[in-house]
Amino acid sequence: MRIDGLYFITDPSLTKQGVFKDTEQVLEAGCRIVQYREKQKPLDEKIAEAKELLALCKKHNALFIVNNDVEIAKEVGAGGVHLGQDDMPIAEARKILGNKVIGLTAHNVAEAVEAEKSGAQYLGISPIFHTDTKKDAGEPAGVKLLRDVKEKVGIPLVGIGGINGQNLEQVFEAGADSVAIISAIVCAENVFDAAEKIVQKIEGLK
Ligand code: TZP
Repeated sequence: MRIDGLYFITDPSLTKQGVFKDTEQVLEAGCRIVQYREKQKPLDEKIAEAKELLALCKKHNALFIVNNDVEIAKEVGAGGVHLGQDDMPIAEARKILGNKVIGLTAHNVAEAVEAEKSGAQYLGISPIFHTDTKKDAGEPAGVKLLRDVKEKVGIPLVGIGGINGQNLEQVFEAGADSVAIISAIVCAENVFDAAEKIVQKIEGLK
């Protein structure tokens, strides 16, 4: 499964129509990677939601990734997991998930190099621009960080943080293979239209 194009992340607090509708519309618009990001709900609800989203992704041949939680990813049979620097180490996650996709967030070149060595299959490079969506995202690194990481690692890079239809071109130009987006899609007037415009814009860059 290739990590490229639009990488959509669900958000239960910003969504206007619910994470299922958002995901369905984003998939219909052509997105092929979806991450389930849910930090509040009890475990059984998270598992139920993840199962439902996985089924939607399967219908569209899309990769379904669970944020942070290896056990949920394993339980529902997700395509992979996305880990932060403080989550389970990759080696441990690998033992549980076998050959499923494991991605890791990196905030600098050292973390990126280390993540590739540990067996991460892609990197979330974060945050590229200012974002209000993740309060503890830290200072924007700018697209320079993507350029610097690209020089040192070979696995796919996913830019994240404040990315939208207006600024995504510079993110790809700097070396990203994919862009992870929340607010520019789920806060849009029309989620399908916003996602479709972004998918088409990315297609146009190839
Ligand atoms: N991790 C780093 S920035 C971020 C996450 C989950 C939020 C991205 O959301 P937005 O709205 O696309 O800036």
